[in-house]
Formats: sequence, structure tokens, C-alpha cells
Amino acid sequence: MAEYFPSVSKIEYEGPKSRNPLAFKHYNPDEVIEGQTMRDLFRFSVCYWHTFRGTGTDPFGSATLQRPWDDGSDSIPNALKRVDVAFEFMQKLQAPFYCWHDRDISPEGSSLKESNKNLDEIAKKLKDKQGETGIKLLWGTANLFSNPRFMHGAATSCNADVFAFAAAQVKKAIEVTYDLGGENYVFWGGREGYHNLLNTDMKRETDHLARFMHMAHDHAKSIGFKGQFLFEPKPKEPTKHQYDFDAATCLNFIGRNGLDGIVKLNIETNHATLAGHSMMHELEVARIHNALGSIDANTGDALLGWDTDQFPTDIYLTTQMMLVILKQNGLGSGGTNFDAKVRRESFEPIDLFHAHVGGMDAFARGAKIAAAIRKDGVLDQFVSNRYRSFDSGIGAQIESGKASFADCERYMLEKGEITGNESGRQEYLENLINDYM
Ligand code: XLS
Ligand code: NI
Ligand code: NI
Repeated sequence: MAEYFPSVSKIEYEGPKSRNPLAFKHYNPDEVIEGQTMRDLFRFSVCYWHTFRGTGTDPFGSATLQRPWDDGSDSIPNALKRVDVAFEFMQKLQAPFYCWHDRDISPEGSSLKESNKNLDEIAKKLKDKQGETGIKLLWGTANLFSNPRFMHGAATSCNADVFAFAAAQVKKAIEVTYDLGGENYVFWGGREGYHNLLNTDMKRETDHLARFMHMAHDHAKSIGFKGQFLFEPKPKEPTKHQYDFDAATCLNFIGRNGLDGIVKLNIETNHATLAGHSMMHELEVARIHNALGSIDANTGDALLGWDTDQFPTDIYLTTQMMLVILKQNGLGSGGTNFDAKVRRESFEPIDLFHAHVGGMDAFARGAKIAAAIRKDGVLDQFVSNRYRSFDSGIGAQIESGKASFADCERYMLEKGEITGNESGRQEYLENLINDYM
């Protein structure tokens, strides 16, 4: 069989002293962190769209990326060949998972029927390759944003036909995800949002989105698909205002529409920062609501205001992320999916390896640092000590719901003035984290 990355052999762990750019310095799949192997902790995943369909186009220029195996066509033979490329890449990278949109893996046909047939044909090969290599599907999703029919949105389109088309497409994507043993199914809002309220019935649109998710869940149940549903927040792009703005907005939507326990969140770093949040904030919002399902690992650029989807290399960022993820003992059925693309100037196939190897190592280092911080317990102790006034007395009565406003008044009238305010020690704690870096 043809080899598509002939200059690369399997990427191995060589340890922190290695200077081999195509070796892991920190990601050691069998090394145990807080009771689980790095392999199980991260569940690294390669995304099909950026990695095997990215061309390097931007609004100002055409394709730059050299992909010698790809004839550029959206044909079945090309799609079949890409499957070989993808599995060779993932195997050499030691990535245990991958993800796709339906239209990344197979060409859209001239009718829904033909598109479904194409999808089946490619899925058959994906299934064979999964069996051959042991690589698994982390999640599937449907592309409900590229085709012009979705110009007004998909589930939130003003056109009921578009809703129906999207429903049919998601039905099929869930079925294929199920058939391939996918462990999750993702809903990212694509064009579910608006550009101008003057032409938009927001109430109707968001109600339709909720209906759509219930219909998806009903269908998943009816076929026996038990994978986790994940909602992926993003505040803007392509629309000015996306309905799945951030973790808190999505959780409100989930709770208000009876989707609690059905839908968790897939949190993406660059989307967090676009929403004006840190990734750590978004992860923590999801975690405390028992909704942190999976992550799309990438990073934005501090100086750019859009979704640049760069590979994560910032160890401070991955440390913060792993502090939250370790708190919930990993990502369950979720994983760490590199929803990231190489820059259009990084046009050689080998750059795909550099990008992923660096991202995996950045997470491994972040996890080691976070685990060391957690092991010493200084941070946790500081935080629990900071709230100790709620452990007894009036604080405990407030937390347990036993104290009324009148009780608080009685307490304060007797006491006269508060006691117990202490320094928040932010600078001390920031220095403390640096001591572990
Ligand atoms: C786009 C999103 C998308 C989802 C999957 O910004 O990140 O790639 O992850 O539809
Ligand atoms: Ni994403
Ligand atoms: Ni993104």
C-alpha cells in the first residue's frame, strides 16, 4: 500500500531531553497521572476537517497547502484515498481518536439520497480502517453551514424546508456515528444565530433549535445510540450573534428547554476567548454544572479577533485547563480534539506532525504541572480556607437554607460590624503557580 508520509515513522516518547522534533518529550501514553494513563486522560483526537480537508485558503488568497495525495476534487476516489492518508497519519501520531463532519469525509451529492449513499460508502471504509488500527471515533457531526441552503441557518432558518433538510442530515450523521462506534455527537451552531434583529424572530428561532435537539435525541434513542450529545459554544462567526454564545448561555438553553442530562458541552479555547472569557473560566462553568463533556483544543491569537484555530503550545494555558479537567478526573467519554489548523505558510505535510506533536506535548506538560500543584494541595487548601466562614455558624445556616433575612439582620445587629475579611493573595498565588512551571 502507498505510504503518504514516507519520511515519518511512528512518533515515540523520548523524554524531556530529546531534541528530536518528531518525538514526544512529555506525552508518554503509558505514564500515569492521578491514577490514569495519559492515553486515557487526554483521549487525543485528530479532526478531519482542518487536518485532511484544509487547503490554506483565506479570504484574500487561494490554497497553499501541499497535499500530494489529494487531487483537490470532492470525488469518491479522492475521499477514499484520504481515509488511507488519515489513518496512516493518526497511526504514526499515536492518536487514539478522530472526529468528522459528514461532508468532510464524503462528497455532498446532487440530492440528499446521493449524499447519504456517498456517506455510507466512505463510512464502510472508515469502519474497516478503525478495525484494522484500533483508532476510534470520538464524535461525529453534520456540516450545516457550508452549503448555500443554510444561508439563514439550519435548525434556526426561517425556512421550514431547511429545518427539515438539516434534520434529515443530522439523522443520517447520528446513524453513521452510531455505526462507527462514535462515543459522542456534537452540535455546533454553524449558522444558528443572526446578523440583524430587524429580520429575525429570536423566540421562534431558539424554540426551533430546542425542538431540533429533542428530535435528535428521540432519534438517537430510537436507534439505540448511547453516545453523549455535546453542544459547542461559540459567540460569533459566521453570524454576528450565535445562539450558543458561551458555556453559560448554552447551559441556560439546555436547562430551560428540558435538555438537562441529555446534552453536555464541548468547550473550545478560541471560542472561549472570542466570548471574552478565558478557557479556564469556560471549563469551570461547564464543570460545576456537571456538563464538561469534551474539549476542542486550540488557541486564538491575543491580537486577532477571530477564530484562528491555532495549535495550542502555551503551557500556562494547558496547565490552567488541566487544573480544571483533573478536578473532574478527566473527560469521561469526551476527549481532547485538536480543532486546529496549521498556518497557510506551514504548507508541507510534515507540518501536520509538528503541529500535533507540539499540541500533545503541551497538554502533557500542562497535566504534569497541574498534577504537581494539586498534589501539594496548596491551592485547594487556600481556596477552601478562604470560604471557611461558611463551614459553621451563620455561614453554615445560610448555606443549608436555615437562615432567613431576619436571621441575618438579628445576627448583624448583635455583632455590629463584620469580621474576617482577609487578603485574596492573587499575586502570591500567581507566583506560586509559576514555581511549578
Ligand atoms: C467552528 C467549530 C467547528 C465545530 C464542529 O468554529 O469549532 O469546527 O467544532 O462543527
Ligand atoms: Ni470546534
Ligand atoms: Ni473554532
